Formats: sequence, structure tokens, C-alpha cells
Amino acid sequence: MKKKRYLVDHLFTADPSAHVFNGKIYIYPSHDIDAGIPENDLGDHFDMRDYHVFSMDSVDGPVTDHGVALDVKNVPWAGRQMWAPDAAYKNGKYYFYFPLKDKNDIFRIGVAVGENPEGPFIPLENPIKGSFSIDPAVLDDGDGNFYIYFGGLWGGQLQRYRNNKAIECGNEPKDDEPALCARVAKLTDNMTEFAEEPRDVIILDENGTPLKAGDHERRYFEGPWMHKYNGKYYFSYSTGNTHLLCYAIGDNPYGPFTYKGVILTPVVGWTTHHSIVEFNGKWYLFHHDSKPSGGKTWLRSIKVVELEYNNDGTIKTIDGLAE
Ligand code: FUB
Repeated sequence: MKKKRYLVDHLFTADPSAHVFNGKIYIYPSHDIDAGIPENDLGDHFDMRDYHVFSMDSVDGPVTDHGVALDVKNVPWAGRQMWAPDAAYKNGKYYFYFPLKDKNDIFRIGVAVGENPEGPFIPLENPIKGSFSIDPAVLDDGDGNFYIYFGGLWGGQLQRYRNNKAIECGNEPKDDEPALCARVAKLTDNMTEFAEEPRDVIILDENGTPLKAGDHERRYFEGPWMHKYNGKYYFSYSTGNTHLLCYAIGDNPYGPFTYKGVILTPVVGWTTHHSIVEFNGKWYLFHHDSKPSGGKTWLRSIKVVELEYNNDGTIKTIDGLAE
């Protein structure tokens, strides 16, 4: 399968986090709607209100929509905007992680718990203590430890924090200063809290220097994902305003990670967001674009394409505009 495939056409969906549970692929996307809110740099036009979960037995087989897995109406601490989610399985339960603004318009990360991979998920009373910003992605490290990665610039509010504390000015660093980083924290045994203070996910250039804030072609913007390949940790992410999906490789879940290249060149639409999963011995990139909506950035459609590695473990770049 080298051609890209759109997965559903009855809903607009984005930010697909794919996992293999019970021998099937489950996809946890954002559910885009046309809320009639004018476009701006803070992403107010991404005013999503619920989540659907999809599953499929094979990447080219039928896709099942399992219906609404979580609705903003049922989240006790909710303000607005349900953005890119993820899910994890541990000890007979499924944990659904979602970014949502609280009643003060501050993004937090919520957890909801279910008995089945497709939900429904019951939200906890409060978001994760100490959480901020957007785009949670959870790594099951296979040794009983789970790590949550998160953070996103601009509308995702990451620029408002330093050392995990809100700051007065809330601006991005100057171009020649180190770039802001995604965050990573180990999850507690019960999967519902940070087990430690979140740490910076540092991305180094080829000389071992942390990427600079002005390096818009390579620095982290949003949409973190972590996967393992041949014992290495691959941290992948969107560069936001330069519209690339990039990756960096490290030796452990915390990094540092060394920048390696581009996974996906720009697609139709402003945002680009993905996940990477192995299924039946092949690797797949799940992502989205805005082609079916005629380029409306807030009405996106999820798709899948095979992802290939070179012999040295680097990833072959995929053309975002190719069919
Ligand atoms: O879907 C809303 C936001 O757009 C996500 O949280 C970002 O990663 C971007 O895809």
C-alpha cells in the first residue's frame, strides 16, 4: 500500500492517533465541525465538541465508526475546544487523553476511562494536575511504564509557560534562543496523573546543539508522537507554520533526540498532524489534510499511507501532495 487512503467521508476528522488493540487498528481523531467561527492564529475556528473512535481490521478494509466516545457536555471542567486526543491500554482499561480549554480558557489535558477501546469514556472530575497546553500522545514503553508527551505553540498556549509555570509575557523566545520544547512526563500507575514534573523534550541539531526558536523548518511546534523502531525512540512532530512533519531519534523516552529529517512534506491545509504505528509487519503513517473540504483548514480528513525506513533507520520522506 503506497497510495494514500482517506479513511472516512461522513465526518470531517483530523489528528489521527492510531493504536493496535486486540489485533485491530483503533483510531482516535479530532472531530472537525464548521462552527462558523472566523479563522485566526489562536485556532478559535477549531471549535470541536466531541470525539468519535474508528476501527479497522486491515488498512485497506472497511472502517467502523463507533459513534460518540466522549462529548464536551459530559466533561465537568469543560470550557471549549476538544483538540487532538490519544488513548492507551493498561490492565483491562482504556484511557483516553484529550486537550480541552477549561472554564478560564486555559488548555488542560483531561483523562477519561473506558472498558473498551472504542469507548464510551467517562471523564474524570478534573484535568491532570499540573497539565497545560495541547496534543497528548502516550507511549507504552512495554516495561510497565507509560509516558505522556504534550504541548503546542500559538493557539496551543505552550509559549505561555517556562519550567511548567505560566509566565507574565507569554511570548515565544527570540530567534537565536533555544526553541520551546514539547514536554514529557511518566504517568502514575493508575494512568491519570503525572508521576513527575514534566521535562523538556530537547531536539538537537547535527552538532549536538538544541534547535533554536528561529529554526522554523525544524523546531517543535505541536502534534508530538513517539514510536520505537529497532530499539531507538523516534520523536515526531509538526513544525506548525512551516507545515512539515519531522522526526528526531534518541536512546530513551526522555531524549535528547537528534533531528533526522522530514517525514511528510506540506499537505493541503494549514495543520499537519500524525501518528505512526506498526501493523502486521508494516509501518503506517496516519495523518490528515484539507483536500476533501476544498482547503478549509478547520475541516480536515484523516488518511493513511505506508511508511518506509532506509537501512540506516532513517525514514523515507513522503510527498504530502501525492495521491
Ligand atoms: O485539531 C486541533 C489542533 O490542530 C490540534 O490539536 C493541532 O495539533 C492541530 O492539528
